[in-house]
Amino acid sequence: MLLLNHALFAISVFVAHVAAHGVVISFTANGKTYTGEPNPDQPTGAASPIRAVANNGPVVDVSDKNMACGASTKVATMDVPVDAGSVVSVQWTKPWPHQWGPIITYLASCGEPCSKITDPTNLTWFKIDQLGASNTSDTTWVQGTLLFKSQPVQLTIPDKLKPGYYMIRHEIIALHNAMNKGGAEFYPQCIQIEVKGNTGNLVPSSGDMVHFPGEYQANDPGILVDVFTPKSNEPTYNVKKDYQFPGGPIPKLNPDSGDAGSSAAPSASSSSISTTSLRTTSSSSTGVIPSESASQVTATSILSTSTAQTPPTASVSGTCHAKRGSIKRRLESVSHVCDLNGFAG
Ligand SMILES: [Cu+2]
Repeated sequence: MLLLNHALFAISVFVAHVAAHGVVISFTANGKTYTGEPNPDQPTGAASPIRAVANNGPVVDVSDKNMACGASTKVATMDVPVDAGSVVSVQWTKPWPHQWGPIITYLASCGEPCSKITDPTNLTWFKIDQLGASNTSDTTWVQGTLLFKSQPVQLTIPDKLKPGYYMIRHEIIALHNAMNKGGAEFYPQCIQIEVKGNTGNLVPSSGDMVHFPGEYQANDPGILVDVFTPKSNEPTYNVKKDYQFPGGPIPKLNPDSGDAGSSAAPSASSSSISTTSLRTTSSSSTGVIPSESASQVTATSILSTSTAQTPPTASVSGTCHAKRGSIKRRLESVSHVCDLNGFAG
């Protein structure tokens, strides 16, 4: 009997791990909650602003077109109203099964209802939010303290943003295997909104716009990273101090200067970009900003053309990392089961 119990436990660990991962199950904005497709295997086709994905697994190749909005993402039918400056919330599968890694959110202007955008890889995005360390400790992640406990992620839509249709690209990166190249798990998912209340004329600079795929590289310091090994002189990995978010800093928005005049804004924003070393824009993403979006942003393209970026070397090596990783993975699988059992009562 004991043996049988062990066998069943082993099977349940396996099943839980396969069934783990997750999707955005609901989105709340302006006091309304919209449901997505909580079970990609059995889509209901219900009206939603949340773009459904084909499965709940991660994207692992940073050059995969699914980096834009998730696995074989489908156009959603609704473009839902959201006030600029308001807090929206995103609920992932309960409980979210992973505990290490950031949660990053971008916006892109669709130029028309986002429900008309069939290929999100053409969109140009700007970052509006990034969450790393939890509020309670510099060594734990929001992903582990909030999502792992079935809580939603709360985000603020930029105050005084220029009105219009925007796609939200909301992304969890799970880093439990990220000590090996290609081990980071990306869970991007997109939500279609119309920013129409409390708006202003703020827009990102063209130099702050990024593409997916394109913006992330497999060896970015926030993607190829061992989050279980402390940096020197620290007892544990310090998320707040040690983690470098991929995709650059959150850019400052500036008044839309239109086509002419108003020279103040662009230079101010360019200085805030060029001084940061976090920016890892690659040659593949420094190319052309589609004219559609270029006309909406404030002049002065300052896309970095630097090709001299040195990839981090030496941060990952050998067997001790792999071993550590597999131990962690096993622990994580077990904790899935504990949690799932807990939720099943
Ligand atoms: Cu997973």
